[in-house]
Amino acid sequence: MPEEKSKLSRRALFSGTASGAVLAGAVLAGGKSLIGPAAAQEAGSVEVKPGELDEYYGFWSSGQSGELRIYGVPSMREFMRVPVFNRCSATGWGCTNESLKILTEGLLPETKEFLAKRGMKTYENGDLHHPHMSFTEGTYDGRYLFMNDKANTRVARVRCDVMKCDKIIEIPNTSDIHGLRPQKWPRTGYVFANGEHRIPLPNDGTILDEPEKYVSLFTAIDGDTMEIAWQVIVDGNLDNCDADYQGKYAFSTCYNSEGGVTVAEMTANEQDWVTVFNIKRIEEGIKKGDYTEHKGVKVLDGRHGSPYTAYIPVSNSPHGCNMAPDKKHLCINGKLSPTVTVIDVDLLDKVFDGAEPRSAVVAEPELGLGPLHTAFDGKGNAFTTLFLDSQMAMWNIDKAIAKFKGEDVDPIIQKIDVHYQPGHNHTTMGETLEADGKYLISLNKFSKDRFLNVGPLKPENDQLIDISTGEMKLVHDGPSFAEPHDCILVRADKVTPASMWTRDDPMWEEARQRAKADGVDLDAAADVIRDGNKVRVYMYSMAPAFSLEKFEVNEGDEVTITISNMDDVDDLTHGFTLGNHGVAMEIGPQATASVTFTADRPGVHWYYCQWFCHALHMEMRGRMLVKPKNA
Ligand code: K7E
Ligand code: CUA
Repeated sequence: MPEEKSKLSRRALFSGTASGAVLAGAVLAGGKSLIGPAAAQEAGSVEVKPGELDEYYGFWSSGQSGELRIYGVPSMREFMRVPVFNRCSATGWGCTNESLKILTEGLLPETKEFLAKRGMKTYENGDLHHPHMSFTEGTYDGRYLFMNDKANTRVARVRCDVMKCDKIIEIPNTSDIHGLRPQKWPRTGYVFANGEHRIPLPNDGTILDEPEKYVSLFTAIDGDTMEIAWQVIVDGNLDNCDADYQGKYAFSTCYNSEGGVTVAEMTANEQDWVTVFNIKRIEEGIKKGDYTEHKGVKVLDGRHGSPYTAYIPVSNSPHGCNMAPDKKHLCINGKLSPTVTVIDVDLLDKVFDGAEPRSAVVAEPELGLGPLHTAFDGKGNAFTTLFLDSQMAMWNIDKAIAKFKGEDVDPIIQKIDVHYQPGHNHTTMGETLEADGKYLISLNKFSKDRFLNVGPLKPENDQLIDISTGEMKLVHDGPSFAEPHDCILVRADKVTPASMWTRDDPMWEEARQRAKADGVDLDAAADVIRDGNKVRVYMYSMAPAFSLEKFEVNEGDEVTITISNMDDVDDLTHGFTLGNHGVAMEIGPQATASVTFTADRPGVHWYYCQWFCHALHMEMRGRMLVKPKNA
């Protein structure tokens, strides 16, 4: 954009008039502007008409809600919620055998034991911060989405063909996975995951007040097998991470170089650092056997002085870690410092050969208070959220570098108010080589007065900003429930989910084996197999009926109900809810789902389809008779 215009808008902003207009102009409902053309021009507007499709998929985290959400951008319509670390009432995630397998098989043995003592099979909460898609050659490939659970130290994978979670693993030896990014080049490859909170290794209860014995671990997971490839012990803790476009380095911010355990201790130093991981050297170290094994994982020592890492000092408590699509510039967001530190990744080879670590820093623009995360338009510009200022700053990377060299230039192009206190931001395709600079999302932690008051707990505010013209125009406010931390915006053609399951999907392999052993054809089942006090009930559903309208079991039987949805009609999902048993599940078209429970309530219990599927949906039901023990 022309320099003059940017100066004008900045001056206008500081005088308060432009921000006022932005506020007034942001009165939108359902993506449709309700304001006059003059104000609309100032604020910008975007409309996706009824029946029109969005240009982008938005994959949203949900923080402490524990699920993944799918949005349309620019309409900001929420399409789907994909349960991952949470328990889902609608789909039966956490209730069905298929989901419980995924939720339990990747847990450590001691976690299973710990949960069993509490009468639990798995954790029922999670804290999902960072969803990222798998890459091939620097751009999204539509295979998988990976995401972290900060609450219970797990990493999950969602299959993009059906948009369901198919793997969850617990990460050993470290605590609270926060930053998560896939390898961008040549492909994913590794999924990098940061252990945030430092703990003793091993964490066996013998150490509390010797924090010098606490460590954080950086974990590389094989994205294809979801097995842990290696871990690296670091100094300090690990916050956010990213990877380069050469396949050579991964990076993490560290906000606690002090190794402290209290706020005062953690913020004592003037500087913390960025930890750079040398992937090739780490792989060679593994080959040479330069590791110790902890809980079956190869763990390298990457603390100061090791060949595997470099520590680049930056201002106290950095947070976001964002690799620019120019393949060259890594942006480290200051949080407590008003700066973003720009590292030229082409200079990192020299750092690993002994050059002074700060020699890789090529810019450090001062942007405002509380820089948390940076996004890119693919045209040389960056957008940084300013948490404390409640603003989005747009700045030019080359100008920031020129200024660092001493030239008298202002890298800041424009600032706009966002509402309020933004955390992550993201641009369309912005973390890939195909960054297209069309839209920017600001995920704001507070909405305050932006929506009708719903009580003390208020929604967050996800704001859409049009950046296609080279300046930022706020175009939509979107309330969201607790609490999107991060999102990615993926061009719609990158993702091609199926409309129907295929009957041989691996998701219900165990049900298939069970049916085979029982001599039952899943596709045409109406069978009750008794095996001691185990009863296996097989049926299929076809609108508007289940193939079994009743079955009988005895009090105390362990009952497994397996249902296949034989409708092959787009969007025709059935459900199975068993009254007064806490049992419900989704059965998608051409899917099989199963659930196991103990029948200890004598009586007639209706089961019904809970997914509205047919004019006779209410009639789609049947009875389970539980015969009392002493009858
Ligand atoms: Cu900044 Cu968990 Cu990505 Cu939240 S983190 S904002
Ligand atoms: Cu089947 Cu409702």
